[in-house]
Amino acid sequence: MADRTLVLLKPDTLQRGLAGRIISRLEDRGMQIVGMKLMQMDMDLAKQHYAEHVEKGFFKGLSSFMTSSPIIAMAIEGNNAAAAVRACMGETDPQKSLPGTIRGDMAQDLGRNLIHGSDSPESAAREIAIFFKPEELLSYERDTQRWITEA
Ligand code: IDP
Ligand code: MG
Repeated sequence: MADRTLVLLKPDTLQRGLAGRIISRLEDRGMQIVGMKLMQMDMDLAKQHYAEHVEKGFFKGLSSFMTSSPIIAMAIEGNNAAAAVRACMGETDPQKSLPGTIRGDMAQDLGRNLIHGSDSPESAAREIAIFFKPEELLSYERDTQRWITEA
């Protein structure tokens, strides 16, 4: 069933100029972008988004990194979107990620793993609501024939 998940292209993705290639991988899988914005996280947003990690030792480094430079937030629609995006991403630690995954092909470091994807449909609903207003999410059909100019 088609549903939605939140993807964040983290600051390292934009710093390294990998946004297009990472978005392409999600599009190649058949995922559809239904919301997208370039933005810079602030500390309040980092605490809200990473609420489950706020008390952890790595939160200081994680939050300072996530607020250090712009990110791209995307709402992505697809079949079991959260699980499908996570499969494309690989493991949290790029060192444990298989080649063929985004982190396994393009990252080396746990703290610089390029992409966030919601870990469940419930997390996806919570996280999408943090980053997008309802009117910023657009449903549309993809029909290549529509773009052919009629004579
Ligand atoms: P996820 O991004 O694969 O869902 P989470 O466990 O939710 O992984 O952790 C959020 C982010 O925090 C990770 O993507 C990673 O960048 C960072 N992180 C997680 N665990 C550690 C750690 O033990 N040390 C440093 N950074 C960590
Ligand atoms: Mg997570």
